[in-house]
Amino acid sequence: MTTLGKKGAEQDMRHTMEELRKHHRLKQVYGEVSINYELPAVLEQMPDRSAVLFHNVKGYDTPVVGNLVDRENFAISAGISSDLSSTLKLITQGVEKPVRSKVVEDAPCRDVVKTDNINIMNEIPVNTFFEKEAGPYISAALITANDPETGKRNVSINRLLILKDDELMIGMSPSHHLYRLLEKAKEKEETLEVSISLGNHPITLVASNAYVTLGFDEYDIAGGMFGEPLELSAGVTVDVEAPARSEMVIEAEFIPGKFHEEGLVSEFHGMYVDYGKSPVLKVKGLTHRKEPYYQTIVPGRNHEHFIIGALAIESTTYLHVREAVSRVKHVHITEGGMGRVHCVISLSNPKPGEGQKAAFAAFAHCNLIKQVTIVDDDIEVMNPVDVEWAVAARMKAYRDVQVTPGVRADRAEPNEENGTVAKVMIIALKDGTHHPKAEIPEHIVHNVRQNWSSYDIREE
Ligand SMILES: Cc1cc2nc3c(=O)[nH]c(=O)nc-3n(C[C@H](O)[C@H](O)[C@H](O)COP(=O)(O)O)c2cc1C
Ligand SMILES: [Mn+2]
Repeated sequence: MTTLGKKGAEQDMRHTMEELRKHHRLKQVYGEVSINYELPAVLEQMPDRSAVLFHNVKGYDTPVVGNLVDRENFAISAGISSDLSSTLKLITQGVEKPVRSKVVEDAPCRDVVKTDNINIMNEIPVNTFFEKEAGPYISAALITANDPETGKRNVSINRLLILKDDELMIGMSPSHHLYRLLEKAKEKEETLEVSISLGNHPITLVASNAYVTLGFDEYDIAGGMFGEPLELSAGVTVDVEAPARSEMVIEAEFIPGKFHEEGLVSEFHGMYVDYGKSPVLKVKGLTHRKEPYYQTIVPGRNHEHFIIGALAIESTTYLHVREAVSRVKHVHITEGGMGRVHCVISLSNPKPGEGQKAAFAAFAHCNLIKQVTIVDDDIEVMNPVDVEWAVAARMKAYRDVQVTPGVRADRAEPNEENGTVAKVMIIALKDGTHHPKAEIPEHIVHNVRQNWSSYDIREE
């Protein structure tokens, strides 16, 4: 064990909040709000995508942070510029050059430790979000568990429905690793312990959503992005670590054979779904920093839910597409496509058929992706108007739209039928038959950009 690193403080959510404040990207709400519907409604109505700090949460002393992650906020928190090249570079670096995390002593998340008579709703201002949902959900939790066979760590974000003082239902897709770990534990007739970490740096949140193979420790991806090991703390009542600088950690274990019928829950697509029964966790411990913040994410059709997934998925998709087509420039998972299902890929001087190959690679990598649009590298993939221009200018529909029905789908896919969905690729590439693009000479445009202030531009 080592002691806390100096630079480690940069792994704090608090550090990000301070950075955002300096960049005028943190709104502070001093009026009273209720945890039930009202706080989420304020977050949803916030006119820009600043992070929001609620100081006055009815019935609680703990301040609540929301809207922490969007593309701009992520870039500020990571100290990079917010263009797609920079975020792709940072996140792919995390996946390609992971850095092993380290367990430290004196972890701030263990400043206060409780192991008896824990009542989650008394301690934490957990929000109730949507009209038809069953109750309050913890929505920004990093769930850490160790593989009962290999001992390797796994991290994901999962929703937690508060059932009783110390019982939580956990929602998890059967295709995700955590579900597989639970199955393995069942086979060995063991229970599975978890740490539930609340209040994390955007880098750690995004790393947890990377599409990597079972056994790839997502905290090492965070380390690769931080450029230093993510600091972890040992558990108090469970043998599972949690980020040392989280604001709070709930320690829990699965209750063998216990399931709860969830009812309706809002998925990332913004519609209610009924996934039936899900496993139940028993809380064993609760630890937190001194004067902790609670982090919430409005789940469902909300930019923060979209973007945490989209940043992670577009980066691993980029790596996979690059294996198939080296001329890939950018991969973007769009917000209109729920931050999950629509993908735009730009290629530099592709050879015939490389557009299709890139689309197949994206479909193969991530089940969620069902529409891929392929454009040339003169198109800004993050600009929906530019992408639509490419489709309007360069796509010949009889030739360039290919539909493949009956492909295995993610269970959250809104048009899923029998576990399958149709995938569509739209090839919007130049083919030599198009009219040449009309452009102002490049060096002039460059000079104009450089000398912008010299034009003495005024409002009147
Ligand atoms: C805000 C947010 C909430 C999420 N909630 C859930 C959830 O309730 N259940 C689930 O299976 N995945 C959920 N996810 C997606 C997983 O965290 C993600 O797919 C992760 O990469 C799965 O990792 P794993 O395969 O290592 O378990 C959520 C993602 C975000 C960003
Ligand atoms: Mn995993």
